[in-house]
Amino acid sequence: MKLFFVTHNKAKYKEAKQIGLEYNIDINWINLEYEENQEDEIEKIALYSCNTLIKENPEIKTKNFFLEDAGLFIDALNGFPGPYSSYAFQKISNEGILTLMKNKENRKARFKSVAALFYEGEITLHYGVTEGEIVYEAKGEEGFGFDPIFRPISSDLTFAEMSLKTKNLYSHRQKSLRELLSQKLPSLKNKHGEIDGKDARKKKRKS
Ligand code: ITT
Repeated sequence: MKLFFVTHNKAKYKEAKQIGLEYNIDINWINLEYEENQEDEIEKIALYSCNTLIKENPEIKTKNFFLEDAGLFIDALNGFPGPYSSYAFQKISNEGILTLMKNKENRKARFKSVAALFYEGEITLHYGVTEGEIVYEAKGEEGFGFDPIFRPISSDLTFAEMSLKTKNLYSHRQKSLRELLSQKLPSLKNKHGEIDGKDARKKKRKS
């Protein structure tokens, strides 16, 4: 079956595509920049964005789709940039965050991801969090955004030093998407008769 990911960020789409393949779900890209309300929680941003997207593009309701909102939350900066991650990245980038973190001993930070799935007229939210720390200097060329300055716990590498496959073992996004796919997979597949649909037809013929 086809599942669509609405995002203007190709790197995010590529991560999701690979996770989908593991679940035999073909994730397709809708390259669209949608309006993000500036809320204090990424959960609210994801829900608002999903509702606005549907309102402004009613034809999208014929598709199964999701969007995903993520943010980097740094303890020593009281959770900044958090829901302001997009804006902060555009304005001060990784160098700016490292400057803010210059004399901070507490390097603890986490990436949070909320995926909002629209399926059968209903929106469900799926969550992923990855704990880690802000390194002292940017490292690595892979990925995007804050990847060069975030190192997840239990790895010696920043996200930007990892291949896409390895980032998909650690990231906040793979967690929210795996939750989405594993929770919704049976119903997503049933609808299109790809798993139980076949079984159901066989059973019918037998009786
Ligand atoms: P869409 O909203 O179109 O999906 P975006 O790039 O704006 O794409 P988000 O709103 O989810 O994505 O993320 C806000 C910012 O947080 C993003 O611009 C990045 O700078 C940063 N970010 C999110 N996920 C990240 C990740 O996996 N690695 C590094 N930075 C990330």
